[in-house]
Amino acid sequence: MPLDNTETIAAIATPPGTGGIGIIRISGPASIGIACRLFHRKGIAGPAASHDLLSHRLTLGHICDPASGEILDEVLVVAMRSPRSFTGEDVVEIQAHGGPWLLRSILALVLDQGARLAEPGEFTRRAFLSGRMDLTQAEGMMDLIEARTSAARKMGSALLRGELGMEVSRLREALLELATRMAAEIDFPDDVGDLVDEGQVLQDLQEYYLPELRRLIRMGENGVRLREGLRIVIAGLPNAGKSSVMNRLLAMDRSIVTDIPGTTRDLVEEPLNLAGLPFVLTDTAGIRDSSDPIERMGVERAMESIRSADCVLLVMDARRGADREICLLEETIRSSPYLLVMNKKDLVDDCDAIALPSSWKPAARVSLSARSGEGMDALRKALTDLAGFSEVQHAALPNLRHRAAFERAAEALERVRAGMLSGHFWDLLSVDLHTAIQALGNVLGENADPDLLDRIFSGFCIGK
Ligand SMILES: Nc1nc2c(ncn2[C@@H]2O[C@H](COP(=O)(O)OP(=O)(O)OP(=O)(O)O)[C@@H](O)[C@H]2O)c(=O)[nH]1
Ligand SMILES: [Mg+2]
Repeated sequence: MPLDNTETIAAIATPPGTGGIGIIRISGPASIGIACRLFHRKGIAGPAASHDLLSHRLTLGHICDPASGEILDEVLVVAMRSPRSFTGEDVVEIQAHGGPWLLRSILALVLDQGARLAEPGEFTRRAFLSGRMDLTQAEGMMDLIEARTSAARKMGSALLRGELGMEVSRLREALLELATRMAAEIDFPDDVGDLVDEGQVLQDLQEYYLPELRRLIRMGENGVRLREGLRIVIAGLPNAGKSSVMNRLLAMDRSIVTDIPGTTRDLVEEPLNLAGLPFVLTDTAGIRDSSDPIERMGVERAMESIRSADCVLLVMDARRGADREICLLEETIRSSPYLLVMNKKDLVDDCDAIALPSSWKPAARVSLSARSGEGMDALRKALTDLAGFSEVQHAALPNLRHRAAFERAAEALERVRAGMLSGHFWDLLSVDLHTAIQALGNVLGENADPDLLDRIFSGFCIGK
């Protein structure tokens, strides 16, 4: 992607298809000139002049093809002059009627006048490069646009407001300041006296920097789950009612239910939004030895997906209690966190009283009837409790990229700490200190190489 910011770029900023209005966005030094050549103010003959487009004011008029004089549409035009715009450059937005052909025709005129079609995410990339936002904010904007649950939306919005960026900046500034003092002590050991109080530095590392980085890494784990959804795999013996539980949770008839054991073969996957939190549910084949090759493949897939689950819902038929088969199955899944669902509560007298082996350690036990729906609320609550998102719902959670950088920073600071304890010299330690500083800078996008920016911004839509 060219980095030459003197080019003026343009794109349709509203989604494809027909809508009430559609917006064409232009950014770059030529944007106001281009708009003026195409725009005639209402009731005034001829193209508008630059001073007709007051910054941050809407102006009513028409878009005219300068070659033929044809009027394409009645529009509102707004100019946002540099630096008070999204990209920091001169920006013009043309609000036209939302027909796809119409918008494409206007865009074609804009391109004829010398703008280039914007690449995906290029407006945001320019906003980042002009210092309007750090990289975490740009990523937050993407999260916000793509959010499918309220928790993901809140997280994106917190990132976009710069909450994570500010935290990282503070940490980085403090480390930079320490590095500066270290450097002075290395270069002018006699002149500056004792600039670095080693005891204090060690204490700060142990009580502030390292715990803070570890907290960010932990938050990053939640961030990944919140972006992708917690993977819940529904497993059990044939006919336990797994597919019935799945359908109840989804409130739709997603998975086939019959009274024939071995009904479900393939993995049946579906996203679920519970109390604003994202989950991905997978229904699986009932686990048993089978001579049917198709069912055997289903069981293999079930076992694989159990291994990759964040949490297993172990569904059992309450009438069978903890019999031999279910005990064997429990043993194979117990290394994953699991919730125990005692299903078919309607068919037994006291479901909660059914004894379970003491070696079973489910995160929670819920009795319910997938047939009547009784007890489903308790299951929903157990799932949201398990997700453990509640306390971090509003925070600007780090993503995978941030988390990897925090890990690099923590490892480097850990080396500084170990080095200090074994009495290394400052000049050795300062290399690691700089590694940590650099890793934090990477989170914010400092000195980001174009490949990284390509990777991040190419995920955006055109016009953003
Ligand atoms: N009475 C009663 N029947 C239930 C309940 N849940 C499921 N069933 C019945 O149990 C049978 C099996 O249900 P499914 O949901 O297909 O069970 P499954 O675990 O998905 O079975 P497989 O896919 O074959 O492994 C069906 O006839 C359901 O109607 C329940 O809570 N109470
Ligand atoms: Mg099933």
